[in-house]
Amino acid sequence: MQNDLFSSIAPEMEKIADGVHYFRNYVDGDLFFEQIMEVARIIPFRHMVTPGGKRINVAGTSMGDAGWYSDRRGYRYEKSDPLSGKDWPPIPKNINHIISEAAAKAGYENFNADSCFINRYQPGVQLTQHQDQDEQDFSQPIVSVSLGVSAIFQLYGDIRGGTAYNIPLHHCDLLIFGGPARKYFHSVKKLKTDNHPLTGDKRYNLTFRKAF
Ligand code: MD3
Ligand code: FE
Repeated sequence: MQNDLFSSIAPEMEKIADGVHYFRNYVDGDLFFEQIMEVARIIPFRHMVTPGGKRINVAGTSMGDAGWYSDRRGYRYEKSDPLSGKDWPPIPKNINHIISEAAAKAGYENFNADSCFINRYQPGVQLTQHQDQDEQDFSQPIVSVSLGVSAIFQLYGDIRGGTAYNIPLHHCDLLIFGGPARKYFHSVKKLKTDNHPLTGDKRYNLTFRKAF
């Protein structure tokens, strides 16, 4: 049996709401950051635009069989990068295994991500309140991994606005959103100017998804 005292002080996984599972300091930051750098070498981070023509301040790129994409034509998943014509780099098997294993611990037995959207936040950048609804099967969760500078993630409910539940996200934290939380509104507060030894003044977030 595991050390009971320690596991009650620092549980591996914490259920913070229906459908929300939090794993503090769970992933190997070097492994995930190396992979981000490799993806960005092939398909650099860029600022996409919304269908309404607004610049998205969070820079993005993707790996997997599908990448989240936005331009004047709308929000969607693309099987290759519309700008360069290149395929998104594959999600390494060892990384997808770590993600599937965490999802299984949260009760999602057969989660296998086909898409990973990678966000990059610079100081002062925020992500405004939104829902994720461009995926085909909402019974599949989304698994999020945070790297570098910490940020405050804000979770609302089924309707826009109201009072947020604030979750500070630090380097190597993993969060799973499924069930009723899968369609909750959420946002990320403006990134503070800070320094992290691995990522400098930036924060990265990877969201592993089943797009198709
Ligand atoms: C809750 N990313 O890429 S991750 C996004 O930190 C996005 O970059 C944020 O929101 C970030 O769409 C938040 C946590 C997260 C991701 C997806 C969710 C929370 C979610 C989908 C439904 C509910
Ligand atoms: Fe989102």
